[in-house]
Amino acid sequence: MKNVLVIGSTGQIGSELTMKLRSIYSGDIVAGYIKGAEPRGELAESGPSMEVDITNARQIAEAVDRYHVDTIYNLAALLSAVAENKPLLAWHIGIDGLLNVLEVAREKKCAVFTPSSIGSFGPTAPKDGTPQDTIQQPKTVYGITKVTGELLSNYYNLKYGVDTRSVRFPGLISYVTPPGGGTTDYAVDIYYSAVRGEEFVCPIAPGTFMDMMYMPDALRAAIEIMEADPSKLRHRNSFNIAAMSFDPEIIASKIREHLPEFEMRYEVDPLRQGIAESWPNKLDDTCARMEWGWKPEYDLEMMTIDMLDKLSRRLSKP
Ligand code: AKB
Repeated sequence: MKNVLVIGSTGQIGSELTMKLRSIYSGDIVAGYIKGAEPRGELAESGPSMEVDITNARQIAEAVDRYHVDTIYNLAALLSAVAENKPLLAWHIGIDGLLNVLEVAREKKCAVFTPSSIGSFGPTAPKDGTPQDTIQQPKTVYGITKVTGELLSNYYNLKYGVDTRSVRFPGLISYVTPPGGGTTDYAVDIYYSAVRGEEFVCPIAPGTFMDMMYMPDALRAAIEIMEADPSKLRHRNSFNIAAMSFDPEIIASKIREHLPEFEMRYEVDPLRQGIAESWPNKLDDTCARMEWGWKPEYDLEMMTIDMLDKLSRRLSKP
């Protein structure tokens, strides 16, 4: 049995992870939400939910006490492009919020998962086969919060024994809840345009490669790292994980194999393009594979078939 608090349960990852955790564990999986982003439908009906704003330590502690929480999934964050326009808020949520979570976890003995990102690397890291342990000098405030979060999480583990663990997520692609304000969002939006029969206007230039992953693999990674045998973990915060790497031309041609009429043109967004160019092309995830058996299931072909199928059904519903 596990009692879990998911902070940010109505976001892109949280909405699916909360449901997945409820399908696996017999305890209470609490959907933590902020005002204005309350859970709806299945998410609201299938388990407990509670207002838990990550910037409010008291709310986190109350949820942990009320539901005897042993594990916190901390998914609150502003994504990279939005964070560049709201750097102070990005820091407040990403770092002040993380410290609230870590302090509650220290006092109440909870394990903590906090995602990091490919955005924790900057232009000085090797671009191809970016190693697990290498220089991390991000140029974005998002990346700065991710590196700081990795270091703080390791600090709480070493100093206080808090069971902190993390993975560096690539761009995540899903047909359920759209992302908001990321640099990799185009790889989700492109499927919506394709299924709607619309031309896609791509904000990222051809030749710009980034790591991407289908949501079922990302959910599995978040659960498997928390289930991993701690004696096997040489790293904790955070593991490189990878599944596929492509540029806009490659994903567009893959979609055209299934929808030959699909059209795309470019209107490059300088903010997102600048961020994308500062990120790696492809991470090396050998350590995650060796230390806890990480292995992705979906490649671009499998993901495209599933996305087109699931999205067509979703979008055809009245
Ligand atoms: C973003 O684009 O900001 C995120 C990420 C890769 O961390 N999807």
